[in-house]
Order: sequence, then structure tokens, then C-alpha cells
Amino acid sequence: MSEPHIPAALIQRLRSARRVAVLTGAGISAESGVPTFREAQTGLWARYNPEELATPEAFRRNPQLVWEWYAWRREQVRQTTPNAGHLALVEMERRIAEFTLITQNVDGLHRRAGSHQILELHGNLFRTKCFNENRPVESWPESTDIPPRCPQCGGLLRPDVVWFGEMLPAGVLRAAEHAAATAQILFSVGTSALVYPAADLPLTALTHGATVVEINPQPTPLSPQATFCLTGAAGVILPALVAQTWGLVA
Ligand code: BV8
Repeated sequence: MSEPHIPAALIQRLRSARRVAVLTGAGISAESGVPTFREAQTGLWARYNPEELATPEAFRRNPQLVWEWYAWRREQVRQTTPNAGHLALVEMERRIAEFTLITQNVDGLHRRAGSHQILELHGNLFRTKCFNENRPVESWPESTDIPPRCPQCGGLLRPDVVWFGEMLPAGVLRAAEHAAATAQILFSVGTSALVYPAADLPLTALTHGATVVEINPQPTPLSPQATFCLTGAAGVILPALVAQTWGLVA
């Protein structure tokens, strides 16, 4: 399949850009085999809607079910590897003076790919915290309890992710808003642009005069406002963008 054509105007802007921000969603991990957030869940989890499971209410109602859903997702992610889309962003970070990678994903694949300047808006599957004290817990005694208990207070442990209805980590969100407000180019990659406040970030970039580039196989609510819409998979378009901008072999 021939390499996708990237508009020359975008290549010129990216070649001369000093400040670039990238917002990624579940779509960038799709080619690694991690199902996107709104795709039907597989097997045991098919009958659950992620938006109903990813809430504090669901955890209070059935902590074991929610803990086991995240344990299943951790296991799924452990068996995947970063894909060409993640790796293209690692190369972009090397090429841009001030680069910020803002991700909604909790799978940790950007860090495993080699990205450094990462803002995890919604936390990380592989970090655990105490539901009562709301502070990270690195380890806890082996036990058959599901969820396991906090070694300090005996409360339930939970994944250190941001659930629907929960506030995003304030410092991370502030840094993401600053990156979006000061970027010359903001890429929105693999996100349905439905979840807030993350979905506000490309609009913040637009109101500050940035070029906003959407990379997604389907249109989203952001598409009509984006400066450029590159339709397709992140794992195909991002390597082509890097190759055509900086002359690398894709
Ligand atoms: C908050 C962690 C303040 C957990 C996630 C009414 C009442 C209460 C709240 C709200 C409300 N209205 C709005 C809100 C706010 C709410 C919200 O936005 N709801 C939405 C559903 C309307 N947001 C919140 O609650 C946030 N907190 O606002 O606090 C507050 C507090 C109380 C009351 C009001 C406000 C917290 C949001 C964070 C939720 N946690 N994840 C977990 O993962 O288990 S969000 C979850 O959705 C994932 O992180 C995911 O990243 C994110 C967004 O989804 P996407 O990444 O976009 O994934 P999706 O599947 O949707 O799309 C994938 C895209 O990829 C598709 O477009 C597809 O075409 C594309 N794709 C597919 N293949 C590829 C591809 N792209 C590229 N390449 C491919 N190969």
C-alpha cells in the first residue's frame, strides 16, 4: 500500500515548529491490539459498558468486579507492544524543541515506546492507590482478598485511574492546558473527542491560533474545526508524517 500523502502546508509548518503538543486516545493503541474504549468488550466483559464500570459508584457497588476488570485489562496490555504510531511520536519528540505528549490512555504504551514528556490525564492501569486515603500504594501483602487491602488503613485498593465523575489530577491538567494554549501545532490522534475535559484541549489550541491536526479513521466532533483532518490509522499516518517531514525511512 502506498504511503499516505501528507499536505505540503502541514509538512512546512511542522518542519519549522518549535512547540508541538499531541493528544492521544485509545485509537493509537488499537494497532497494538488494545481494544479502544468504546469498542465492544470481549468475552466475559461483553455484557458491560466501560462507562458504567469506570466509575466510583460501580466500585462501591461491586469492588471485586471492577478490580477484576482492570486486572483483565492489565493482562491484555502486558501482552501487547507499542506500535509504529507510538514510535513515530518518539521520533517527533526528538525533532521538536518543546514537545508535550498528552494522553487519555491508561495503558502506559507511550512510555514503553520511549516517549518522555508524557502527561497521563486519566492515570495509569499499572499504578494502584488506596480508595480511602487516595494515595498510591506500591505493594501489599499477598492475600486472597479481591480487591486487596491497603497495608496502612485496611481500605480497599483501586486502580490509579480517573473514573467518570472524578477530577483529573490538577497539576497534570494544568500542564496539558498550558501545552495546548502555547502549541503552534496540536495533533489529536485516535480519540473520539467525546470525553471532557480532554476534548477541550484541541479547542484551546485553536482559540490560541494553533494549527490543529486530527488523525483518525472516522470523523469526530472535532473534525469540522480541525485545520487538517488526516483520515486513517495512526500506525500508518504518523510514520508517513515523520518520514515526509524529516526524511526518515518510515
Ligand atoms: C470530570 C480512565 C469534573 C478509566 C477515562 C455529565 C455528568 C458528569 C460528568 C460529565 C457530564 N458530561 C460530561 C462530563 C464529564 C465526563 C465526560 O466527559 N463524559 C463523557 C462520556 C460525556 N468526564 C468526566 O467525568 C471526567 N471528570 O469531568 O471531572 C466533573 C466531576 C463531576 C461532575 C462533572 C464534572 C473524567 C473523564 C475520565 C474518564 N476516564 N479513562 C479507564 O480507562 O478505565 S476516559 C476513557 O475514555 C479512556 O481514557 C479513553 O481514552 C477516553 C476517551 O475515549 P477515546 O480515547 O477517545 O477512545 P474511544 O474508544 O472513544 O475512541 C477511539 C477513537 O480511535 C475512535 O474515534 C476511533 O475511530 C479511533 N481509532 C480506532 N482505530 C484507530 C483509531 N485512531 C487511530 N488509529 C487507529 N488504528
